[in-house]
This record gives sequence, structure tokens and C-alpha cells, in this order.
Amino acid sequence: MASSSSVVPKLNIPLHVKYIQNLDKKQDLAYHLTSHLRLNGIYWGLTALCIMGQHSALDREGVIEYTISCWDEEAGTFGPHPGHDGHILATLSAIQIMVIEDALDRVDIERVTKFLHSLINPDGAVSGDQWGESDTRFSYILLQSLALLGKLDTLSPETRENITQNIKGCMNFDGGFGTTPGAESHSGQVWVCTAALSILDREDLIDKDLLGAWLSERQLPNGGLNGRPEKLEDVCYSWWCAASLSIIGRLHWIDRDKLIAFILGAQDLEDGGIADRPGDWVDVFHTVFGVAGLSLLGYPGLQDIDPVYCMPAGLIASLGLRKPYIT
Ligand code: GRG
Ligand code: ZN
Repeated sequence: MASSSSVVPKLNIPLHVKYIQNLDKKQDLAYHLTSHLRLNGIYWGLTALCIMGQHSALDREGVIEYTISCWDEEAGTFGPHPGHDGHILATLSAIQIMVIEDALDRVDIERVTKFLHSLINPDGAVSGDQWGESDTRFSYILLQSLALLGKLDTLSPETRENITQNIKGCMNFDGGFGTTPGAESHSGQVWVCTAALSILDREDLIDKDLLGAWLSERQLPNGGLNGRPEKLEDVCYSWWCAASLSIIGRLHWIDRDKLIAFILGAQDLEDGGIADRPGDWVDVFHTVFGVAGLSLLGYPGLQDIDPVYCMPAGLIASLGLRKPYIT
């Protein structure tokens, strides 16, 4: 469990690396109940390791083999676990893992691209699978997936414009974004929409001062950020909010040192991992977004993370996808 001491500890990298390496050793009920998130979990763990400079702490071949075993032949894409149906979220995680492991040549890129295109609705909204409802999360996932596959140019100008206008239609009076047109602003949705507009080279559609003000109001007196007004602070918003602020060039609008102290206070300094807030149980989701937040904030000794892709910045640069305005 994360400590709740008032002294700010340092980031304990060796302990967090060990925590991630041991994640699949404890196959308890919680492990089996989260099989629908297994491929996401591998991406989260691998990304946290990359940020901490320990990419090879997980067995490369094991990671690749597991990812390939999640292929859903009928759907022509990846599911989250062997035997599960293909889904856009698992598809992105699989692509991210294969990019990090430099193994994209083992993916049927044409079939995955076809699957992704099949989820675009005529109005530019994007669904998660052949049955599912649309959500701006899926618009972002589609765009990041196509970008990493080098297939953004398979979107016709008309489709690209429809997707852009659909995201713009989810913008609210407060400068934030929701899941669908008219839905309440939420920091997670703000990140997917600002990052999606960045991939589309349409950052001009964002009201940066208005959104920057809304995002910086998410910081609470204890240094942590919440996801929307009147809600509790949570380490994962160190990513959703800070990455959005970074994309719109307003990261300096929050108190960096107080946020760093909040994230560091949520570490479990006995067994490793980071929790949603000091005193709670750790998980790999809050571990990756905690270290990713620290990296964005310039915490020493960490590799740079790209705020648009939530992937190692060097890798995004090597694919020619790094935005020049991001420092
Ligand atoms: C490549 C990192 C990456 C992600 C892929 C799935 C996705 C794209 C993005 C998710 C964005 C999102 C909606 C994040 C928010 C997740 C979250 C903590 C939701 C909690 O919402 P509530 O309403 O919690 O339960 P609050 O804090 O508002 O009480
Ligand atoms: Zn959280």
C-alpha cells in the first residue's frame, strides 16, 4: 500500500521495475478478472519501464508471442486476451507493444488497417468494435493506431474532415471535451481530443487559453489533479491533464513541484508501484501514468515521454511523428 508520510520520497525506480516484472506472477482473482485489459496492462508496464530506462526488464520474445496470441482471425485484429473478440483498444495496445519491441513486421498491417476503417461512421464518429457505441476515445485510438502503422494517409480528405468535425462537435463552453456531442467535459476525454486534433494537425480548433484555465483549475491544494470539478485528486490525472496542458503549451500553468510531490507520495515504498493517491493500493495503470507525469514534469533521471502518443519520445521522433512545438 502507498505510504502516507509527509516527507517527500524520491522515485524508487528499482522497486517499481520489480513490481512490474512480478505482475504476472500473482495469478489471483484480480488477475483473472482483468483479462479484458491484459494487453493494455502489458503496454502500461512496458511504457513505464521505458520511461524508467529499463525497457529490457520484460522478456521481449515472451511479450511478442503473447501479443500475437491475442490475434482474432475472424475480426482481423487483436483482442485483449487469447480467445477474446477483437477490439480497437486492444488493437492500439498491440500496435504500441510491437512498435516498442520493434516487431511490427509480425503484424498483418493491411488487415488491421481494414478493421480500423470499418469502425468509422458516416458522421466521423468512431466505434470500438462492430457492435459498439462511438466515443472520442475511439477516434483518438484510431488515429494513433493509423499513425504508428504509417497508414494515416489511407484516410480520405473527406473522412479526415468528418473525424475532425466530430471531435470539434464534442467541445464544450468551458473549452473541454466529452465522450460525444453535449457530454460533460472530463480530463481523460480532453486528452484524447487534444491529442487527436494534434495528430490531425488541427490544434488550431482548440481554445487554448480557455482549456488551459479549465485544466489548471483541476489542481487541488494537495498538489494532485482531479478529472472534473468537485471530484477527488488522482495520480492518473497527472497524465490526462498534464499531457493535455503540454500539447497546448500551457504546462507551466500548474504548480509543477506540488504535483511531483503528490505523485511521489503515492508510491508503495515496500513492494513498488504507484496508487491513485497516497495511502491506497497500487496498480500498473496508476504506476505508468505516475511515472509518465513525472517525466513530462521534468523529474530527473527519466526518459522523455511524448504527450500526444504516451509513448517514448525518441521512438515517436524516429517514426517522424514528433510535433516540433513539443519540447
Ligand atoms: C494510449 C494512454 C493511451 C490510452 C488510449 C482509452 C484511452 C486511449 C484513453 C482513456 C481516456 C480517459 C477517458 C481517461 C479517464 C479514465 C478515468 C480515470 C475515468 C474515471 O472516471 P470517473 O468518472 O472518475 O469514474 P472521476 O475521477 O471523474 O470521479
Ligand atoms: Zn485514476
